[in-house]
Amino acid sequence: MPKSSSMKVVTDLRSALSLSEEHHDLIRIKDPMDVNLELVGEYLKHAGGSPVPQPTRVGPIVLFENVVRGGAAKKIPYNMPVVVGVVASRERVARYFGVTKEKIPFKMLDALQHPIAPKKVNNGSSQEVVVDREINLTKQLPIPTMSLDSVGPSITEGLLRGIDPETGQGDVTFHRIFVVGRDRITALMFRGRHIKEMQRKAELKNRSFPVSINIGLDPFTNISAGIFPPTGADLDELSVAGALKGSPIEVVKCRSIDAEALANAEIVLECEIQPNETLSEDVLSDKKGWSMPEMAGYVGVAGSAQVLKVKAITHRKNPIFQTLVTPGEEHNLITGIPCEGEILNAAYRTGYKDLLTNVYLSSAGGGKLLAILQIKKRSARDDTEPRNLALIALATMHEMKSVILVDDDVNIWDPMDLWWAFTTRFKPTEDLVVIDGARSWPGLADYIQTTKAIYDCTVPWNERERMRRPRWLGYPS
Ligand SMILES: [Mn+2]
Repeated sequence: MPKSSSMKVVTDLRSALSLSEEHHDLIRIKDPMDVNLELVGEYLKHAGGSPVPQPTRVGPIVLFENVVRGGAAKKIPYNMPVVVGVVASRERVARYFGVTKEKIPFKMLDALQHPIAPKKVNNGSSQEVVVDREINLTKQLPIPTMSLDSVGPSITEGLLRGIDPETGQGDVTFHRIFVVGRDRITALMFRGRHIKEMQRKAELKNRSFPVSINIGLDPFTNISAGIFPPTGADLDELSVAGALKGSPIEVVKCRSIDAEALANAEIVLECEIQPNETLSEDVLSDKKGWSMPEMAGYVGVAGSAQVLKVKAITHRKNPIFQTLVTPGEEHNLITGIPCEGEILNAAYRTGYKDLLTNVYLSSAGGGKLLAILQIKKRSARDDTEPRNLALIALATMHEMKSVILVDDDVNIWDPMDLWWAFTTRFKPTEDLVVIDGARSWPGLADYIQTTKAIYDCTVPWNERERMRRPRWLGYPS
């Protein structure tokens, strides 16, 4: 008989949590934890991962069952648990996807190639309870202040759902959100991001733009939402999520605004993005100029953010508040896994299906800035092809800075194996390709390299016999 867990279908956050708990990949913290700083500090003792400095590591999901506010003297309970790290390890994502972790990029590729459109339904569990008066966000929801370098309480895993007013195209995107009032939040929305471009169309007519912010996501929607421009202007990420899930993601009409919400979310904020109204993210803080720790491992600078008015909150009965800690493995994977699928897709379209055997968007680059491409050369003619592949990867993710090329005898997920290839197979005078003056990640433009580079650590075809790895009796090779 198969174990019952192997029969379990993941359809929403709750089923993802119970599958993870069955696999001893979830821990519960029963001690009271204050949403202000204490909860995230505790999380990082159990899980989190690079680029947060050690002793954090990639670890289990952490479910905080007793979340409070008001400091040690008050400890006012929320009656709502907070879960962190639902998609914060590759092993966990592989379990949700039903594949080995080496196959994750190929599962993503398959979903990109065979999307399943979202389905409109009349009722969603995300609307079991509706709160449309006396909204007071930080009292009603356990919204954490993440770090000593954060300017306030932030929603880091709130997924915006918008519909283009002209084309009807749907989109989901994560944006950095801070609470700035009882029913007011800010969202940092750069030009080029899809919902920002939709909102601009309304803004040019001086109209507000309705969006839902969905909290408590199924892992397929959570990962697919990491699809990043330039890919996907005409792609509803929910259709990729549907393909990963194997059935359509369901959406439901919002109660107070003309927008859609995810039917399976735990909590939905129904919001209107105000036209031509922005606030600096540090508006309420004395940490002027800063916002919060960001994906590359540094403290982000305060941006000029859109102002949103929250018209209603809907939620399930006994909702679970989900959050993500930045930087860390969860952010790395949400950004990196879609990009791995995109790079495979681009490589296959350009004739490199046999040459590229796997791809990893390294956690060292926040799942965005550093790609490792694994290559299988077939002849001496393939000695120069890998660098073309690297250029394709750099063009697929505009913000990418570095590509490392290795042969297929290198474990691309093992940093020490990568260092070994770099040390023994990389000759800087011949194997370094520098691309200057190309767009990279603007957030670090002033103080970290903006030049892109390809590090070709593959062995020349004619050297492959001399550079082969040794073999041992009874040892896998
Ligand atoms: Mn999009």
